[in-house]
Amino acid sequence: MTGHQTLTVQAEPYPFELSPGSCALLLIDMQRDFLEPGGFGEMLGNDVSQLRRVIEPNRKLLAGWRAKALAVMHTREGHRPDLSDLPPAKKIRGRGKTRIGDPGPMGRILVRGEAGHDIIPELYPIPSEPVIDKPGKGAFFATDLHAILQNRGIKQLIVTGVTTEVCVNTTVREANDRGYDCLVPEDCVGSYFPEFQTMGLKMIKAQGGIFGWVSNSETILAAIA
Ligand code: C5J
Repeated sequence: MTGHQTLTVQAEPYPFELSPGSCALLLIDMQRDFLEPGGFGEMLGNDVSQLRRVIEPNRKLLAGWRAKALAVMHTREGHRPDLSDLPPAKKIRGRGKTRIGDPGPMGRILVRGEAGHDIIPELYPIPSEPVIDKPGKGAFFATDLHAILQNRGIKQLIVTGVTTEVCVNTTVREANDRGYDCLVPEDCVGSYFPEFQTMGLKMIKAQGGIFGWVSNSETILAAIA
């Protein structure tokens, strides 16, 4: 495989024409507080096993992508320690007792630099992989992701991570509006809620791929092998 080849990846609603040299693997919010037992996600009553099942497929896809020296980027949802980039509406949403910035099981919740905010060790970025710190759900809002992608000539994204219906869906929609083609491997995205997993993927591929394509990691790995 060379960087200039176009490879056909079986996907829904129809095959995805993958150009590996201009495609980045974008891992969304694979953070300890969302995925690890004892983290903030579990503290809220969520079943983290629903998210942890995506770690191994992501690990394999990341290894395959890195082995071909293709572009990889990671995101983390979180805020400045002084919370100056936290909209008051986001802080009070949910009326929960524990809020963003409060002490949590792995440091201050969703605050940059805290242990729970960091990426899980299984998928830890290597120095050549940009990490995008985002204050919102979408990876393009208030970040330099679009500039980094443009500077690297990226036109397609393989979007993985958590959660399917929130940060993955929002990012795919934002990317689609900016002209990127997005492919989502269904085994590499996860939701705490099985019904949202199903519908989150359906929303992407419905109406002729209104926001993008859906495939799986084995099919993508076979295509780039
Ligand atoms: C993400 C969230 N990463 N569910 N955040 O989806 O609040």
